[in-house]
Amino acid sequence: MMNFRTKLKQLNAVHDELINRENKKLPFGNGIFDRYINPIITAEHTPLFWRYDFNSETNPFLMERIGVNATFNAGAIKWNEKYILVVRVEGNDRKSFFAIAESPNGIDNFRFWEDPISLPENEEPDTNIYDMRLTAHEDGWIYGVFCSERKDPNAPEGDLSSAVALAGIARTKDLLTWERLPDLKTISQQRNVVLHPEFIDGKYALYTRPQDGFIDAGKGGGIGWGMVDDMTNAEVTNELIINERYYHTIKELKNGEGPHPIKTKKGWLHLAHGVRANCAGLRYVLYLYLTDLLDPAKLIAEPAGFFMAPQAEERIGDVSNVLFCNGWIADEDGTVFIYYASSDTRMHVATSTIEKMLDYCLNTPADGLRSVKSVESIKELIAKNKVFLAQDIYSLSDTSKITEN
Ligand code: M1P
Repeated sequence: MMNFRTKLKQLNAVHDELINRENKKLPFGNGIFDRYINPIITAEHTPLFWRYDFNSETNPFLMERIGVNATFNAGAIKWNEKYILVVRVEGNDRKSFFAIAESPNGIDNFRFWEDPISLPENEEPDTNIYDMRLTAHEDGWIYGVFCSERKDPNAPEGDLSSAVALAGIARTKDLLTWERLPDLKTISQQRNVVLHPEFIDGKYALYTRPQDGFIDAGKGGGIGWGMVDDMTNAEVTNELIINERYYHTIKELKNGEGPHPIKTKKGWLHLAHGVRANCAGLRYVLYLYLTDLLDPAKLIAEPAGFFMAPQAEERIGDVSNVLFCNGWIADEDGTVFIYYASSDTRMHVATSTIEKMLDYCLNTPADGLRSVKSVESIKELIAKNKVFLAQDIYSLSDTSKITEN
């Protein structure tokens, strides 16, 4: 029988190989963004010393003592030239917590820091915490806004599932020590709350997602926008819906802001998720929209439909048919690293550029909300292409003449 030492060495070798695995772009993207071959962080990426007791006397069978079920929905920030993800790590016990993984290049070699984050609780302890959005605010703090979930105190006897979702708030200056602030006060439950990075008229601004219940957005009309005087006692009394839900769209059932928007010359670039129901369950996809530079609450452009939807193995996981994103990083050269999770199970990266994403937002037809309008959009494109093709620069039957430009 293989001895303890040999088994441990093998475990380490397999783990090292996984962490050091090079990632490459998948060929044949759609021109808007590129996907990559490998997921960037999976449960297997978590350190072995979080999961195994390495002492042969107390763990003679070299058993995994604490299991990690999934690593997903990570917040992101560039910090000391490193690509940092605050990952939602979910144990086999179904509790989520936050842990930092960093990469030198943003696409592979993601390695967890030694310890998971010890996030302080406030007076009423959270049962579960997840989906942190990071904002380096112009006030000098890095804020982490996340979902804090607790059992519904008003649930009928025997109902052990009903819960209450609120926006928890913490802040840090070094990503190591976190100060917990009181949860956001609003009239409804909240998830997907995100802090805007700049002051607006001297106030903090939050993207919210009012919801009637723990799961259902209900009368909550979409992504909201509310002002806060003081983040150490944050309260939103008035939520303006800035990105609405519509019948028969990708966000018919609910939507939610992703990471905080990126400031560009043409406006604030937003990434959000939209949810619709079907016979097999819910389908979560990602979409983009653009708002005014001076008034981030004013919609300028929103392409029809999804920007990214689950494909291939992304479709399968603990909660299948889900793409979710709460972290992206824009580099100085305009490259954007989109950190998305698939099916509540694993993390991936896609890359694009600010220029491409703006082009996509400004030149993709908006949703006409009726089939006839979709056909009109396609026919407009066909007509435009006919004029172009008539000039005989390209030929439909001879695509080899098409050159890159
Ligand atoms: O399971 C899919 C997602 O469901 C929730 O998102 P939302 O509040 O928009 O429905 C969250 O629990 C999220 O973590 C999860 O990925």
